[in-house]
Parts: sequence; structure tokens; C-alpha cells
Amino acid sequence: MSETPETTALRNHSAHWGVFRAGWADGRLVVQPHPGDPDPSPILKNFPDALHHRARIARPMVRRGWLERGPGPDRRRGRDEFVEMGWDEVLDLLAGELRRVKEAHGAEAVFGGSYGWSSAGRFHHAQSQVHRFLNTSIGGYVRSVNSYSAGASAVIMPHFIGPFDAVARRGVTWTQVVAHTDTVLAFGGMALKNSAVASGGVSKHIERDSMRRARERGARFINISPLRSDLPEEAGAEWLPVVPGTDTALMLGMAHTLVREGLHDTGFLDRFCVGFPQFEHYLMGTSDGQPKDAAWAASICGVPADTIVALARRAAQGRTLVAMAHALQRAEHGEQPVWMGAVLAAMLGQIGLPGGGYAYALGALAHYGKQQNAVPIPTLPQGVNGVKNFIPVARISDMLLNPGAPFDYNGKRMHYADIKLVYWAGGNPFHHHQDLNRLREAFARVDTLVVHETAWTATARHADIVLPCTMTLEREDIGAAATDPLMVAMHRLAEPFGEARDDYAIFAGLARRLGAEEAFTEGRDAAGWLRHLYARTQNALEAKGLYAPDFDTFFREGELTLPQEEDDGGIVGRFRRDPDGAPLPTPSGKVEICSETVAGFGYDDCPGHPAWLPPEEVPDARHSLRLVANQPYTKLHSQLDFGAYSAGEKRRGREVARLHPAEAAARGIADGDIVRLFNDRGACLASAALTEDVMPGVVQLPTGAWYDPADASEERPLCVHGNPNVLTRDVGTSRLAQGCTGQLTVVEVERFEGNLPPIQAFEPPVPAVRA
Ligand SMILES: Nc1nc2c(c(=O)[nH]1)N[C@H]1C(S)=C(S)[C@@H](COP(=O)(O)OP(=O)(O)OC[C@H]3O[C@@H](n4cnc5c(=O)[nH]c(N)nc54)[C@H](O)[C@@H]3O)O[C@H]1N2
Ligand SMILES: Nc1nc2c(c(=O)[nH]1)N[C@H]1C(S)=C(S)[C@@H](COP(=O)(O)OP(=O)(O)OC[C@H]3O[C@@H](n4cnc5c(=O)[nH]c(N)nc54)[C@H](O)[C@@H]3O)O[C@H]1N2
Ligand SMILES: [Mo]
Repeated sequence: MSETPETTALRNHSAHWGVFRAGWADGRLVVQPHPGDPDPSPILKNFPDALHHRARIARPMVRRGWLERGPGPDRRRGRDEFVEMGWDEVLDLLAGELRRVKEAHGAEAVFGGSYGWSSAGRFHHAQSQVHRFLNTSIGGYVRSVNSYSAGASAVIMPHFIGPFDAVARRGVTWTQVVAHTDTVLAFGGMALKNSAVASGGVSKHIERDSMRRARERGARFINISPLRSDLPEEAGAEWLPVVPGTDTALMLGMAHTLVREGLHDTGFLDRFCVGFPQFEHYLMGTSDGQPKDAAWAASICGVPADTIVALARRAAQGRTLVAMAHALQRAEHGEQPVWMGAVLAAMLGQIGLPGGGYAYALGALAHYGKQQNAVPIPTLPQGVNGVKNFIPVARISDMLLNPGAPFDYNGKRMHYADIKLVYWAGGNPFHHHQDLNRLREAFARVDTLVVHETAWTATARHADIVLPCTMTLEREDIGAAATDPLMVAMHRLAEPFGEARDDYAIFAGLARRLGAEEAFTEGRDAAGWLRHLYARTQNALEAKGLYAPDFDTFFREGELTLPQEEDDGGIVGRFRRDPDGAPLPTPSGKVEICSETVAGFGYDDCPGHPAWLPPEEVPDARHSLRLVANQPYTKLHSQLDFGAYSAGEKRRGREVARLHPAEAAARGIADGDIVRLFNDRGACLASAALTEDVMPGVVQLPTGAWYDPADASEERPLCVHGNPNVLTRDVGTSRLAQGCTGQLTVVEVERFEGNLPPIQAFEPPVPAVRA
């Protein structure tokens, strides 16, 4: 393996979980948070062991069955052996396969959505790289739209208030909360583990201190969530446990109370909103005979009726912020709480006031509640995609399993493409997608699956062609996010692992073989691209008359502080100050409590105003617990799951599942027992932790543990490591958004009695001898 230097100075680098400084001391990588970060994330501790971990991929590998029999559907994906291959040979082979698929089926047979977070550098951003490569070299690809993060909200928000980014990312800021908010109704909480992260990096983690300062001024935080830990101690929060998936009913109960007690702001509803009178019929039950009163809500959401009434009264006093975590909409009918939260805020009359109204995803990531940079950051241009077909991102298995089948999306009837080749770089569908046994079937249907990875994730193990790529510490890049003023020079800290190459170098080699080298590279090497992309920011700084160092100076200085826009509340704040001059970009120009557009789609699973729609999936005699499969606090998604911090928080090598002592006692489970979580879709093991911080009726198992089948040859193997996506359901939020519903499902939990199977997720496959 590659040599490591003995001792070097510390130099800047950046990850999605923070800006840091790293160097070598006595042959060991030293990682220190950036001195300007008041509250750095412990996820940084995953780095030192990662560089040379045995789970890294050292050489290109090709699946034996694919090599011997050629491309085609194959159930052995994920169960087969791999053979090693040199770079020239593997790139020739892959270029030939891309040419074959393009000639026989066209670029519309290639799925290049390649969803995933990859790494923080803006040039070596794998998703941008793969998109640019497919556009310039084979004319395009079937893409995916929206995200696993905000699948439902990204589609519903433009219908009732405005574009997702404009509302969520340029709305209520932490500065406003510190100065103005009296009550924060935090639906889904604002866990600090979540705001540890922002794509492109984060230089200052300000959330903990912002909550502390708001509280010291007298603000009250209310944590409306199945987990007490969803707000930090600094917030001094009151915990209101709510049955997962029922927030819409709770908010309706509050809204009903506001009307009954005359506490709703009719002036605001008349002037700034449309559709309240019609919604009011539904709310009060004159349209369907069921008043959505506090007692009705209590029977659904588990919060006592008098608590709901008190909460509504409290919300009607002072400056109140209705804050909504992403998690609420990552579930069946996920559109409803997003819309209903805005309706509640509208009824309180506070939308657009500093620190009041509606905050979507504040605290869910470090992007939110910040100001925007006033100059553009570097981004790699992706070229033009000649293929029009797309899927809402979480419909991947549906597409692969049902080529040509119709589906609904946001008022349109569409058809799934017939995919022959799937190309993934920078994402891990065996982390992000639901119902992994179904995903395995879906991947068995294609001719060829290509994966670029740094490490042997389950996605890499299911590929036909596995290309090892460098990890961020092994290359130079620029770290930047549009909501963070610090642009970071990311220095190279180590030589590439084994024979790993940059994604860019791999694509350049393929583009050359496909006769598209000039189109892909524009004659630049990686260093040339960094200078080119940096120039855009430099020029914008110069145009404003600000300090605009040249690239070499920026890199030598290690960072550059960018100017930011003023905190004016974005489109919602401007609308509040001037409703006629700055209307919202909705059909009416106002907040749409009822949307004729959405009603016109005729979807029974997403009607024309927010409504309580009972979920299809509810606990029953066989599966009596609700599973909350939320984000992990020891890592970002599945990244560096083998790192020291992530590994150190596991127990007996497994992910930890938390549940209430009463639920554990009812099942004969003791703290530290290995338990089996199961439903009809699959099963996994985890270590049980007993805590009263999880409400009864709920078990929480975070995402992130690498999928680790005990016996990959089985149809529904037991995941021995604790990946909750073997349990989750692969259905869209509704026909409107078709978003991911992975946050919640229904399971049973029992003590695991058998011999404990070993963890194999981090053991690389042993190369087979080539026939
Ligand atoms: N059940 C359930 N499932 C969920 C969620 C949930 O709440 N519940 N949340 C969802 C959400 S919000 C999200 S965003 C997704 C996240 O899902 P992903 O973004 O797919 O997860 P990551 O682990 O970040 O995957 C990134 C992969 O890129 C690799 N990588 C890193 N750097 C590079 C590079 O330079 N080049 C290449 N080629 N690869 C690189 C990493 O090793 C890793 O395997 O998960 C979703 N899944
Ligand atoms: N450390 C770390 N931070 C991360 C990530 C990570 O992987 N690791 N991922 C990042 C990404 S890509 C994203 S999109 C964001 C995701 O942001 P979110 O989706 O908001 O994060 P989660 O942790 O999945 O969920 C937040 C909390 O919502 C609660 N919750 C779940 N269901 C319900 C419900 O029905 N009602 C109510 N009231 N509460 C509910 C859960 O208790 C959970 O802890 O996090 C980001 N931050
Ligand atoms: Mo996400």
C-alpha cells in the first residue's frame, strides 16, 4: 500500500461535516477542527483510520459472471466473485459496453441519476462528474429529480408558497430566532447531530449556541417528536412525544382550537392567503361531519387533548415559529405535514415576520437558517442532457422492475424508461433506498451495473464493474457551500490508496476511448479545472471591489471569506412587507391554503388542501412497533462507517436500536441484548439500548450501518449489522411527489437467540482466479 509521510504541517481540508486541518505526525494522520468552529462535529474522528482501511478498494474488479457470460440480467449480482483487472483493460471493456448500449438502445437506456452525497469538494463532486461524462460522451442519460432529503416538500411547496430553495434556504435565520422568537414549535426537533452536516462543508456550527442564546432571552423550545434527544440540552426544551406520522392530525387539532377560541388571525388569512374558508369547512367538520378538534387529534397522535389546546393558546401569544424537520415528510403522505405546518403558521398570522411563521428544515442541516453568499461558488458545468425522461429519485426500483409502466408525478402521467445500464458514482443506494431485498431484485434486471467507489459498500459488491476511486484526502479541491462564507482550499494529504484514480481521471480515460475527450476535459487536467472554476468566484469578488486573490494565493492562504447577502427573510419576508409589490410565485401570488392546481390533479392521496390521511401501514398484532429510521449521529449516512468514531459507538459490532424499557420488558429484552427487528420485507440485527428518551410504541434504529447479509444467496437474508432499509417500505409519499418514505415503518423486535453471525461488511472480497 501507499507510503505515508512521517510528519507534516497541518493544512486545510473540508468535509460535509466540517472544515478541518490535517497533517501527519509520526506516520499517523492528525485531524483537528478548524479553529474558527465553535462546536466542531465528532464525525471528524472517522478520518484517521479511513485512509488505509481494509474496506478501501485497491484495484479495478469485474464480476466473474459478467466477464464470462457478458452483460445481461443476472440474479448473481451481489452473490458472485470478482476478478481483478488492470486499468487499461477495464476501461476498454467499459467503453465497449457503453458503446454497445448506446448503439443498441440509445442513451435513454442508461440510468445516470447516481444520487448521493459523495464528498465536499466542488470539482471532484462525483455526481457532477458522472453527469458531465454521460452528457458529453454518450449524449445523456435518464436522470432523477428531487432528493431523498426533501422528496415531498420539494414538490408540494411551490404549489402553496414558493420554490423549495427560496423558502427553506432563504427564510427564517438563526439570527432572527436568537433575537425575536418566543416559542419554537419544533416538529421533529432540531437535533444537533443533523446540523453537524451541510453539503459542501460547514465552517461554523452555530446551532447549539443559537438555541442557548434564544433560551437565555426567554424563548421556549417545544420538541414535538418521538425522541427526547431531538433537541439539545441547551434548548431547555419541553418534550411532547407524538406518535410518528401523525403530526398533521396534531396540527389540525391546534388549528381547530384556534378557530373555536377566535385566536386565528383573520386579517392575515384574508390579506395574504387564499382558500381558508373552504379549508375551514374541512377543519370544523361541516364538509365531512368530523370536526378536527383536539379530542379527535388526541386519539390519533397520542398527545392529550388538553395539551393540544394549551399548545394552541400558547402559539397564539408572542412570536411563534412553526419549524418542521425534513423527517416528517419522508413518510406516507409526507406532503401533508409540510403544507399543514404553513397553514398553522398562516392562521397564527406570522408568516414572514422575523423569527416567526414557518421554517422548513431549520436545524435539519447546517445550510438552513444561514445567509446566502453574495458571490457564486465554484461548480462543475454538467453539459446538456439529450434525454428527457426522468424519475422522482426514490422510484429507482419501480423503474428497473417495470420498464414502460405508467406512473403519476405532479399532475403528469409518465412512463418508466427501459434501463440496460446503471452508472453510479458518489452514492450508495444500499444505504439510501428502501426495501433492499426489492432493490437487489431490481439490480438483477439490468445488463450492467457500474460503480465508482472508495470502499467496498454493498452497492460496489452488487456491481459488475467496480472502479476504485480516491477519497477526498487524496486530492486537491475547493470546499464551498452557498450558505457558508468560508471557501476552503482542500489540500492533498495522502497518496491515492492502491491503484485508485480520481473520478475525473477515470471519466477522462473513458471519454478518450469514446472519442469525446476534448468535450469532457476541455483540454484541462484537474489542476487546470480548479483554477478555471475558482476564476468565477474571483471575478465576482473583483467586480464588487473586494479582496480577490489569485488561485495560488488562495491555496497558499488556505481559505477565503466571501461576502454574504443581507438577512431580509427572502421571498416570504418581502411578500409580508409588500404583498402587492412582491407577490409569492404561486398561482394566486398568496399562500395557498387550498390549491386549485393540486385539487385539479384529482389525487385522493394528495387533495387540494392539507388533510389527515390515515396511513396504509399501521402497527398490528404481528408488528406492534413503529420504527423510526433516522439519520445517524456517528457519521454522515453510510460514509466511513468503518471509521473509529462510528465503529466505537456500535455494540458488539452492531448498530444500536433504542426502545423504551417497558417495550423491552414486554419482550424479555435487556439492555445490550442482540435483537432481531423484522417484518414481512426483511430482518436485521442490532444491539438493544433501553431508554425512556424514546416514547413507548417506537423503536429507533438509525440508517448508516452497511448492509451485511448473513447469507447473500438467500432471497431475504438477515442483515447482521443493522441496516434499517431491509425493513422500510418502497412506496412513494403520494402520486403528487413520489418522494422517499424511508423514515417510518412498522416492525416487531425480539431477542436474538442463535449464534451471533460475524460482521463481514468491511472485509473486502477475495479476488477469484481468472478463467
Ligand atoms: N430509511 C431511511 N433511509 C434514508 C433516509 C432516512 O431518513 N431513512 N434518509 C435519506 C437521505 S435524506 C439521504 S440524503 C440519503 C443519503 O444517501 P447517500 O447520499 O447515497 O449516502 P452516502 O453514504 O453519503 O453515499 C455516498 C457514497 O459516496 C462514496 N464517496 C465518497 N466520496 C466519493 C468520491 O469522491 N467518489 C465516489 N465515486 N464515491 C465517493 C461514499 O463512500 C459513499 O458510499 O439516504 C436516504 N435514506
Ligand atoms: N450526523 C448526521 N447529520 C445529518 C445526516 C447524517 O447522515 N448524519 N444527514 C443529513 C441529511 S442528507 C439530511 S436530509 C438531514 C435530514 O434531516 P431530518 O430528516 O430532519 O433528520 P432525521 O434525523 O432523519 O429526523 C429528525 C427527527 O425526526 C423525528 N421524527 C421522525 N418521524 C417523525 C414524525 O412523524 N413526527 C415527528 N414529529 N418527528 C418525527 C425523529 O425522531 C428524528 O430524530 O440530516 C442531515 N444531517
Ligand atoms: Mo438527505
